[in-house]
Amino acid sequence: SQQHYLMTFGYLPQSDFEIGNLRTEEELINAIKEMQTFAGIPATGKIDEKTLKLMHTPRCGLPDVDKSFGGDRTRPKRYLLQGQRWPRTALTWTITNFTKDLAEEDVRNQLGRALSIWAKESKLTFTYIPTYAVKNAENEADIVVSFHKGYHEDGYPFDGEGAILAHAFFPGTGRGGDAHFDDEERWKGKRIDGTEGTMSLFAVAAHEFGHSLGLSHSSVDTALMYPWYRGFSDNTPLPTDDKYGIQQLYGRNEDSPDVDTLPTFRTRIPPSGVLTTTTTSTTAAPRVDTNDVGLPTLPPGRPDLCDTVYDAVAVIREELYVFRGPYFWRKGKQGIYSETPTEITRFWYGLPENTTHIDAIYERLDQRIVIFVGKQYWVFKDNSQEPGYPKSLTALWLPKDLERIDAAMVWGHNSKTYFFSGTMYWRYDEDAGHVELDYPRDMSTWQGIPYHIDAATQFTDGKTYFFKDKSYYEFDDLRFRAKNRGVPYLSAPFWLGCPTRAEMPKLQSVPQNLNEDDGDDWAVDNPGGRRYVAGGASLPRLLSSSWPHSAAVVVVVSIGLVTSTAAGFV
Ligand SMILES: [Ca+2]
Ligand SMILES: [Ca+2]
Ligand SMILES: [Zn+2]
Ligand SMILES: [Zn+2]
Repeated sequence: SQQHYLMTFGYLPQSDFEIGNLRTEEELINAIKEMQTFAGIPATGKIDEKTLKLMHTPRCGLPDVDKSFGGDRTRPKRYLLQGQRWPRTALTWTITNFTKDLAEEDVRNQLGRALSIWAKESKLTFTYIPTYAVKNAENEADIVVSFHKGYHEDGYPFDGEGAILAHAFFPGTGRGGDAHFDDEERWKGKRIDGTEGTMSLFAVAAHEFGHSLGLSHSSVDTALMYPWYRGFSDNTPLPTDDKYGIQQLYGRNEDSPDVDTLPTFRTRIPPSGVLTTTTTSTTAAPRVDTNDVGLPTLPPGRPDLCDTVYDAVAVIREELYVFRGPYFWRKGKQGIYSETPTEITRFWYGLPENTTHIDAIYERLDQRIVIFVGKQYWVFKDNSQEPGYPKSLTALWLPKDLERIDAAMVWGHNSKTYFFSGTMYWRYDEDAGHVELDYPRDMSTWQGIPYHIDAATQFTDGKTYFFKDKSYYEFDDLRFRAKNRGVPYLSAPFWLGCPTRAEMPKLQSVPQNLNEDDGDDWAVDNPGGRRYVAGGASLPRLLSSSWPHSAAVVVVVSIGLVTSTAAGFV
């Protein structure tokens, strides 16, 4: 059924089904919209023709999003380190169970070529261990390939010809890294029955091995890690999105040219449905050390995650982006991607190389991303600049003498775009392409929000936030004034998972030489119920953040709200 499909691929939570909850119409519509957005087809919220066609396209069995993530304390506490990547680059693989439909040497050959497209662009190497030499495959090879029909003892049954083609497990011991193929597909190649076959084993394997190496599904429809099958031929170079993904994890092959764009609108941390499986079947997780694969380190002088002013803040594809100087941090549903910030110009290709900072950024309702620097602005589709930019602020009908804007956001309360600068703000008409005529107005209209703000955004919790210095204000959209009587909160603990001042003494009492491979002894719960890890000399890190797991739904709902007295007034 449609609900089953949405659940299988992570768009509806499994738990509701298990405890027999009825789904609301709204929940279903939002799940459909989320899938349509991921697939890059119009987000109508209805099972229309395009959606039906998509749902009938054969695909990978792994979920696209992870709805089960949240405050679940029964989950192993190690998931942030577990399964992201192998702790080494020289990997081994073997095949334990061939399909009867293809010649064995053809299977080996197709799979070998699928691995080599990843090896070509990264530091990874793959050594084949012949099947006859393997006594206990799980202990002797990192990636174990096998063909199965229907149920095959891993909780992810296959389904006959078509629909689900294959699945793979993220890096780890035991089943980690293994790839399973549906033996009821008619795989192409040297078929014993002499027919053509319908599915490319090479193409599907290339995708599955992406999971074996630690990559999740990508919503970039040209990517190999896009979940729906579209074929992929040998002589096509690895798409940029996948190339960046693999190089982020393992560093690039010295022989391969540098990636020019860094388009990762993907969830980098694997869906936990499969991760949990590898976790429970193993006791010792691989120790992930950021230096063992020679990843580049950034020059000194980069901002301190827990002690900085923000230049701009935005929610893009439901993930949080925080900008400071030439860098930004990114936080997804499972937490912050890396405490080391990324260079802006290596992510949004087309900004001048010498960009020292940005002033403001927001995601338009059509998902284009708009970036402001000084008197100019750029528009991006994903990571690539749209032609015709930069343009001058005057193209938006902003005044000629305006030096910069402080912040930009789409206000969820009325889905209108707002620009803030100094003591003034404008409402922008996206359809007309200019600011509305009776603006600017005085910032004091936004009661309790100071002049000269640094940033503003509507977060995935549906609430509006303003930033100034190292603090933030939460805005009450209905009463139209700042909460907490206009007293700001410290930004770093709430937004980037840093400890609060009150929490620091407790964390400092944690022994410094904790053994991270020793179990849970390094997790610390503070009285506020938030959980930190502290290991060795690293910064204490928030594990279970305040990021709401149902956030995606909130955004869609609140954008739908158009009428209210406050909204009419601003
Ligand atoms: Ca199938
Ligand atoms: Ca700013
Ligand atoms: Zn997949
Ligand atoms: Zn399986």
